[in-house]
Amino acid sequence: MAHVVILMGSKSDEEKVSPCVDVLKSLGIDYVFTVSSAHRTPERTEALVRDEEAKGARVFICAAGMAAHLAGAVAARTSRPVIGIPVSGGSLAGMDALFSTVQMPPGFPVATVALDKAGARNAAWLAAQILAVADPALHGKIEAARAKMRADVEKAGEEISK
Ligand code: RP5
Repeated sequence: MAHVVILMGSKSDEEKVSPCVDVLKSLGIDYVFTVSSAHRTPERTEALVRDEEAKGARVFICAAGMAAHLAGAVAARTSRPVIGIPVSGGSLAGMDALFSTVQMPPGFPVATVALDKAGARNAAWLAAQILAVADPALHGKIEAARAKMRADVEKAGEEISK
């Protein structure tokens, strides 16, 4: 069973989405990472959501560019939390994907993170925080990771002020 399902609209999104996988791996979170398009493969998307939810998926992360309807299409089919990563690349430089992902009708939220790699990382952190509500060990890993980030910033600050 994978706790997190990551879908991206195209193989061409992979470079921008893969940091999400790196964060999940660093926290020891099980995941499925695959391609499915809201427009090109709507039946595959629907089947993936249905099957992975039946197997126990807790959080869905969806990344897409241009008219980025993937996260919304997934949110229409599950009441598990859905996190959306807008991907740049269209002629509107990602604003198209950002607005398509974030502007959901009431009752069907998509927790939209930043564009591209920064958003991909935070999608994983947010998924981890959602899972950690019911997982004290994972909560401890997140706290430890934050302590390391704090220490790294403090060390950098000390080195610069020398
Ligand atoms: C979206 O269209 C994908 O998520 C991708 O960001 C964009 C372009 O897809 P390709 O034409 O590169 O497959 O659905």
